[in-house]
Amino acid sequence: MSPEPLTRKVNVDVDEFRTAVLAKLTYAVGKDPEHAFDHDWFEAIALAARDHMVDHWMDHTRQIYRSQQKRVYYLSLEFLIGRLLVDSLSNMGILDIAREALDGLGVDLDKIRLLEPDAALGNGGLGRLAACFMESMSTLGVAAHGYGIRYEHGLFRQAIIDGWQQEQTENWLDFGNPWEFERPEVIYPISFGGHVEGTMDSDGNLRQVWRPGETVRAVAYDTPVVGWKGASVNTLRLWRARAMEDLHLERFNAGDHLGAVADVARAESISRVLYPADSTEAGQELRLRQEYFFVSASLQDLLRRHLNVYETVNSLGEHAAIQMNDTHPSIAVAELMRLLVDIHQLSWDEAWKVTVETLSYTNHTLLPEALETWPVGLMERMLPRHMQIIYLINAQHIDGLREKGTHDIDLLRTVSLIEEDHGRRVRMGNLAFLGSHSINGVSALHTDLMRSTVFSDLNRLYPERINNKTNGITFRRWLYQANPKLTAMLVDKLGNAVLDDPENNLKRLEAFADDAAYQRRFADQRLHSKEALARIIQERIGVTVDPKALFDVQVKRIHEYKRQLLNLLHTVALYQAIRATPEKPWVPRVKIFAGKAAASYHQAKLIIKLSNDIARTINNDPTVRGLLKVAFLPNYNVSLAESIIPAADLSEQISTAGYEASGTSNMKFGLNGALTIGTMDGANVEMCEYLGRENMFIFGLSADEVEARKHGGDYSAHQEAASSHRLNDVLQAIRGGVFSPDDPSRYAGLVDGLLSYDRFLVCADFESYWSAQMKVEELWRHPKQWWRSAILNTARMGWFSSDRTIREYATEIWKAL
Ligand code: 26V
Repeated sequence: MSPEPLTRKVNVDVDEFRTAVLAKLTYAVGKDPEHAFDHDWFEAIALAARDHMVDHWMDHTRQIYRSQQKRVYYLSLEFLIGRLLVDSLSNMGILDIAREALDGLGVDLDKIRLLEPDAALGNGGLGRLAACFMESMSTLGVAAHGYGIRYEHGLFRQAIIDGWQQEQTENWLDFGNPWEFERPEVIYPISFGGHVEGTMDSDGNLRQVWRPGETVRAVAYDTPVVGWKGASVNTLRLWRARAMEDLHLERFNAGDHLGAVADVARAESISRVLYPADSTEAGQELRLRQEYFFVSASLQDLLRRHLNVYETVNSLGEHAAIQMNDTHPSIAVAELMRLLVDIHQLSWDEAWKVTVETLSYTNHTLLPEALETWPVGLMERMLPRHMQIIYLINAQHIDGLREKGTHDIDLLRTVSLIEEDHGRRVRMGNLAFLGSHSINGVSALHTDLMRSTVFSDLNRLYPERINNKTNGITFRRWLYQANPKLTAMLVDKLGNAVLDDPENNLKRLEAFADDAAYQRRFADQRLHSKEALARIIQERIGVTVDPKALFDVQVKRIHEYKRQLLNLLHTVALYQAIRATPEKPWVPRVKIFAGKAAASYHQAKLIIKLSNDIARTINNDPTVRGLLKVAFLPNYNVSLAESIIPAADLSEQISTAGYEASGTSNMKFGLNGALTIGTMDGANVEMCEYLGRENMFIFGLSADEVEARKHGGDYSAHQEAASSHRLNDVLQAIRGGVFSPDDPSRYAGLVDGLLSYDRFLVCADFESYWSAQMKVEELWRHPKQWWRSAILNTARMGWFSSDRTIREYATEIWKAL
């Protein structure tokens, strides 16, 4: 059944909202307006806003029950949400009302909103995608639940001390969380360990009974997620781990005060902290406990909801779709089988049919070191029944292939669920693949590479399963909220229709690309954002930058494949060129970097240090005369992204082709009218198609060429440096300690390593990158052409809305719209 039409107005006027805020301040926060701190006001405003969400939430929930709309469950270990106050007010259409109401109380909403801590329950693109998807599902009226973990501590705070990254604990819950509802009654037991017994049931069938060694409780916390214009309100349900008992009274009474709470500490550690490494390095027991914990709670919860309405679990796939965000929730394949067979008494074959019908899996990376595998021994110890089920799935899969005449031992080895080479390990990607009816990649190129590399054999066996769903972003956060000035300019020319349906209306902006007055306004709003960012740079790191200079920005996790190093090599090359020929008409430029490195990723941390060493040297060199400035902004997060992205002139998307699955910041920058300098990688390829290659600065080897170079056996970074003076000079300067006089050999290892094994072909792409950067300067000198391209970028980004992506998931994978 289709959802109700969009747009339900929130009915509240300025006086009512002001009264509501005052009531919350008094009765919920317990403060009188005279003595309230700014944070008290934040809480009162959030609670007043939340009341409006709740009304719609209840209506929507009731309506879904009535209409029996198909449900979608988005399982993700990460939701990188950011702040919610302006998002909620804006989506409910009461942002201006709230601002005016607070003005009357002498409270500045734009100051108060900064007090909300970011909900940073994710590492980067994968977690942010989940947050964009939640918002789009509410906007489109998909009846969705997000399921994840309510980490007590989100992604670490990054401090930069003497140029080095230092990780600090993040405490987003210190002042409470006004958006969530604790549901102490929604609780499920989650078990670990123990053993499995074969027993006869009353009908004489052999049944496997899991006798666990340990059980904890999962408690639900719900956050309403409101769509554009309050279209619908879905639920993000996050699980918190609690011990079965809060205190072991016997031990306590016996004087063992620490022992009495030991179980509590062990149980609660499951939801204590987000794993900061991107994916598998975190190959530890606690990570697997987290994965199983939230998967089991979520599956128990959704089966209960299903059985509230329908008689049998056999019909689950008809009424529910479960999307696994990467392999992190892939233990769901075995857990759903266990629940269906052991608890709900389905036959194995019936259960398998339901499982494959219901589950689907999104892959987000091809990097071999990032593909999850778990040691068989660990699985047997922690989840003995699941390990049995995995063996059974594998046997059924391999036997099936043999029956069909496949006896090729190499093929059977690669498609097996068990990897035998490096100690026996369970391949979670293969498990997710076999247990799903749909496996999708996140950009066209990435999906092609999935078919031809990691999943090539499975793809041959199940050719219809792999499909593409190119990522998208929610325009509500990344344009309307992050860049209200640009948004107003769009509405001015295109009307309110552009807000409700940017996918179809943004394009009409093309008509203004050559309009001189509009170009001027476009440049003015950019300058305004750049001035604001310049203030942030000044406040946070004490570097003065000229807002009129070209803002050249690379913000994302620090990874070798993303090649921040290539950008730094260009920075140094530019620096040397300015020093060598100061009389040339250099375009003033500010290189802006931000991003976190995984705590154990030494090379990435060294790259942060190098950025800061280069920044200090260049920023303090008087011969540069301010023509080049470098700023590394600490603690990149969603909120900082909202300040940086609208202020960018140039967006750096320069990964080694074939390595960035999609990228999503590329889309955020493009939507805000920054021009992209990038490789033909991830969704840059689709951007190129929609924006026109002439409106981007594309450079470097293609994915095919990268592979050919790597496997041709004749690629040598040494050779590249030998044939490029520019590259050689840059490497020698860094190697020789020009940027690290306090420790001249700091970067010798880095440079030597690069020259001996340049895994990500930094040197191979250097010259082509340099030329592309020269073209950037050339275009910047022709403002009419620059701003024409910028306007065309914004005008042509409509397809990259996550509403489009979600519509594709909903119609093609979930059958839920
Ligand atoms: C994980 C690891 C772990 C070990 C070291 C290297 C490494 C590199 C990358 C990853 C990524 C894990 C999954 C992930 O976050 N993928 C991102 O997903 C985004 C949303 O689909 C996509 O836009 C990014 O391109 C992709 O990197």
